[in-house]
Amino acid sequence: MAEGKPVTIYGHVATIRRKGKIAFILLRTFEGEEQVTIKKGLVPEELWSLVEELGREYFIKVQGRLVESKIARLGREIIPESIEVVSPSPPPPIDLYGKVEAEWPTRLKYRYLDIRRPKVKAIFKVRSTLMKAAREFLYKEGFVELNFPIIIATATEGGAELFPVQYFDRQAFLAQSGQLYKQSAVAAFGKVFSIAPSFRAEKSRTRKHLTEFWQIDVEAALVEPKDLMDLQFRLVNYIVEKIIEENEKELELLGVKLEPWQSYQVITYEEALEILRRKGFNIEWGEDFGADEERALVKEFEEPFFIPEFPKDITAFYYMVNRSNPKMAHRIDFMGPGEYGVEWSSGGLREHDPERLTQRIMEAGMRPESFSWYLDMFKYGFPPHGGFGMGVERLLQTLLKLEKIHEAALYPRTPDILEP
Ligand code: AMO
Repeated sequence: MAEGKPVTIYGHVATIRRKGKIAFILLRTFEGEEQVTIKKGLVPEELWSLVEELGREYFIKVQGRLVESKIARLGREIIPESIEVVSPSPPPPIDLYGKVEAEWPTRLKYRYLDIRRPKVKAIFKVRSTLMKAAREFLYKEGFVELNFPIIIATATEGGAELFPVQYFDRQAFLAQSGQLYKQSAVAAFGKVFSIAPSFRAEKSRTRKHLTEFWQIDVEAALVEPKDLMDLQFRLVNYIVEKIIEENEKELELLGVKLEPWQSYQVITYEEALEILRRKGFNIEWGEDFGADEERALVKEFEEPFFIPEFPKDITAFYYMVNRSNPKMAHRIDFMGPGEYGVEWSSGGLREHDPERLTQRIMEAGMRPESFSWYLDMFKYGFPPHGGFGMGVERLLQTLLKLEKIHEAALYPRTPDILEP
């Protein structure tokens, strides 16, 4: 048996099929799959009897020859010369290769096995490309990557949603975003970003909420709303192009066809209200969109779209109020379109006048003293600036058409899920 390329391959036994004197092992390697074909009589007797002992999820080492095959599904097969059990496995509690997928709670319970499934692996390979592409794009655009604290002293995105942490004899919190810190850094670096986890103690049990998620947090000096919209649109399209380039196999496995978008749309808050009212929602001027409203709205669009201003009272304190229309603030939401669309990011222009900021903090029912360093920094020649925070899992959810955001997190955290 001199034919074929000699190979040594490690992998998990995905499936074993035996047909009389021939056995096929589908081996799941770290990179993909290989078929091992064993013919009784053509391999040493002890190898044939070892095959009888193997079970699913055994981690094995196969040495043999890789030969091309017209009949094998993969177009090639491995004819083994030896097989070694590196690490055995009891029968796995979920069928990783079954035609019918296990229910989500069972998948979650055994998530460490679930993530071995090729379809689940595909999601995270795409996520890996997304992260790499986001970084690559922002570096190319001249942004400096920084890391902001995760243990913080004050709320940035609303007081009720903080996870408290015992910090020696003080109370601290897990960061809801890098908001205050990225703003501080913009005065030094001009263009900054951070990709970091964010924590929200929201009891939201929806298809788009996690209590721990990742944000691509971006901030730049001297930007106009149009710059922020263009930048985000190009960022998303860059990510899409990279995924198409690097994840052809994964997209095929997931049954997803991706294409960069030709353009984006911009609709006013009022136009969004009109669309919703036409669809039967009873929503007043001044209200924010809830999960149902958002879902109905994004379904109306085939291209990503921005809503570039919101009523001041539904924006966080750091958004700049529109000087010529003070009922509105420069909060810019970026919405992913279609059936799997969600809000991808929030951002906008920031208030850098310390007095106006103090006023906004008080209006939000918070104490300016809690923000003293933040308020002080704006006294020292602070450049006008703006930015956005884009949710990694949300973007992935739309791109990969995931029913719920939980599937975009390796180990999702929700009010009900803390383990594994
Ligand atoms: P915001 O709170 O809108 O804004 O968050 C920014 C983006 O993060 C994602 N996101 C979430 N993803 C999953 N689960 C959640 N619970 C969740 N909450 C938010 C969304 C959202 O658009 N500091 C501002 C950003 C800025 O102005 O720069 C902020 O955090 O994709």
